[in-house]
Amino acid sequence: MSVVGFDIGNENCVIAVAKQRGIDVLLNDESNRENPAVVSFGEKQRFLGSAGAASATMHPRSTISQVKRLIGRNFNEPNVQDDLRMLPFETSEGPDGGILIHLRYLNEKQTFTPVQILAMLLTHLKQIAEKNLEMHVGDCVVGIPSYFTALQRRAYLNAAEIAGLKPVKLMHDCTAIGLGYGIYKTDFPNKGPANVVFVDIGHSDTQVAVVSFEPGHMKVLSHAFDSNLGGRDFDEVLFKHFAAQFKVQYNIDVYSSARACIRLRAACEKLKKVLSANPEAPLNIECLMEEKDVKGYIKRDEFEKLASGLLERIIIPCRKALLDSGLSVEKIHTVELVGSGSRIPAITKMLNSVFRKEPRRTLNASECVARGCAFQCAMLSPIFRVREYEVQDCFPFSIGFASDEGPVCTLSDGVLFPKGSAFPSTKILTLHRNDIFPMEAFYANQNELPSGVSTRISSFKIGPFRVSHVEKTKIKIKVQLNLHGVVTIEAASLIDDHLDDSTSNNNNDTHMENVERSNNESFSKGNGSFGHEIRRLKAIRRQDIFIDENEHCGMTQGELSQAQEKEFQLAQQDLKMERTKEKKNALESYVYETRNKLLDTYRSFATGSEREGISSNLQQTEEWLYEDGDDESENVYTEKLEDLKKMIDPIENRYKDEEARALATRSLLNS
Ligand code: ATP
Ligand code: K
Ligand code: MG
Repeated sequence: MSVVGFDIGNENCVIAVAKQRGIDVLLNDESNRENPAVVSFGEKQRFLGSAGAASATMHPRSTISQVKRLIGRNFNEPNVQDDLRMLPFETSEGPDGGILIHLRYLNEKQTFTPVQILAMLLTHLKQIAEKNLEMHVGDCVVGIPSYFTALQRRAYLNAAEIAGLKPVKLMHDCTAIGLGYGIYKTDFPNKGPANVVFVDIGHSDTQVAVVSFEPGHMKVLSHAFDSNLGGRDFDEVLFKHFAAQFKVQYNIDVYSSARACIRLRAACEKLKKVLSANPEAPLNIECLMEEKDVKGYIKRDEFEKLASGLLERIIIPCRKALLDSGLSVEKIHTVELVGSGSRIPAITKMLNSVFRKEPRRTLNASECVARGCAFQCAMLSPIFRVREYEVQDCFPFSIGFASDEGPVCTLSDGVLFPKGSAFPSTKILTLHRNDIFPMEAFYANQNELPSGVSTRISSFKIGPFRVSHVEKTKIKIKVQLNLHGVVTIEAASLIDDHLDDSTSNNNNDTHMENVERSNNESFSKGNGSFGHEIRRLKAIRRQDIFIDENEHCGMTQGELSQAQEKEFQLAQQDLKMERTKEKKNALESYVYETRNKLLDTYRSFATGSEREGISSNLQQTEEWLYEDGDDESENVYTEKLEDLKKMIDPIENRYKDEEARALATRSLLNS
């Protein structure tokens, strides 16, 4: 079993693995610990992660980033539309109301769902982990924002399945951060728990959690968030500022060019980072558009002024988390700041004003989610021994249930799991029915959700089932808020506790008939003696009822296998192109090596005319590689190499024979 934690960021992904020594963050082929969350479709192959980021400006219309923002969302949500406007690729509404991504690849128009794109990214991360661990990677824990809906959580699980991963748990980012913090924690206050606020500011969102730590135990008291506030919003402030400035100064409209937008955004992001360490920073982009080089300059103060609205907004989820935790600000022991988006100095000042203490940065800001996930995976793994540590998480939204007869729960408004409920958790509902009936799970309070997100979760049909009589029968429904934070109906059963003949056969197959017969009997003997009644026992019959979940439950098995097949084909194509590149490189190096050897080691083993022939052949091959042969198939390169070798092998053999003779002579002389 693999023990891996994945942090899928909107901008960066991190992979952590549990090893005997502790948790390691893995390096990718470029020796980086962060993997850009980018999938880029090039001419003939995909580029993923770091390679994807490198290919983004070359293929802006077929480079997919920010997929985490799009997954499990509806095309028509206003926030989604805002996001899509900033992204250079083409999208449309899918048949289920979701998002479809359109791009050209291999001379064809291709369409992908965000789930498929996420699966590509996960496959890439999985391969990095497999290469490092030298074993198959399946089991893992994946970090998710606490504000993800059931639809988004299921979309993650679907993407993982396409990628061949098995998340043993989807874990709230801040809970993972808390675990990585708490498991090493030794300094506790003398009295009571240590209450810590975690603030994670990423590329596109801000999450806050209040966690209470005691030795061997952590309890999440509250989660709060702003799903639309992160580092990229600060980039956008700079982007707008310079786009307006360049319009006046250089008479260019960057909005009209996808490539110029990407380049200016990237430059603004760099500028923002420079401003985190310097009081002022320049911006220079060569040939941004219309062959114009642009120059700009900004001071940190000015940037902070432009971003003051964003800075103010960070306070809101912080106050909310504190309020929901039920703690006063004096009860907060520490504030821990993580996420690379939090590196803007003004953010620290803002948090200081809310919590009245300097936020600390004891955790690794970019790796702590992945590390916590790897820890959780180790704790869930049967092969790892981890110190006993209890993690109690809470769910940020109220969940309700309704049937055709209205709300079914005892709490107000049909709420079954109130906001802040500990999970995983199971509850039993009791209803009285005599025929198939619908049920619906929903988020009970729109205000708790990110704005514009639908309150629907799923709908179910319970039944059909047969009852023995016209009156309603007791139906028990087992509802679970599972460890991924997805609510489902686990089981439904019919409880028939009518008076029954004690002699009736209890065989399972004839079970219903028996119940019916004994009931008919009781009707026909309705006026029977009291003594007869007393011989009957109160038999409780339980029968499982079929549950059909028919909405918003992610992809069907058929769709999943289709997506797996598509991913397989795409991966084959990538492999083919990688092999082609290798073969081309091999040919190229053979040309250079042989040319050198011809002047040196082979010189005395080839005649002048042989050398001339080979030289001109090498020259031709080299020119061909740069021109007609620049983009050929694997086989063509292999054949060319073999042809060259056929010419050179005789000379190589003469040289080797001579070497062997010399060696033999030497050893004779030595003995
Ligand atoms: P999310 O958590 O939103 O899904 P993520 O985990 O990929 O995204 P992080 O890697 O935590 O996000 O943070 C990325 C953000 O941090 C980017 O907006 C980046 O510009 C910003 N950032 C990185 N370094 C700095 C810096 N030195 N100063 C300011 N911002 C920075
Ligand atoms: K990250
Ligand atoms: Mg993050």
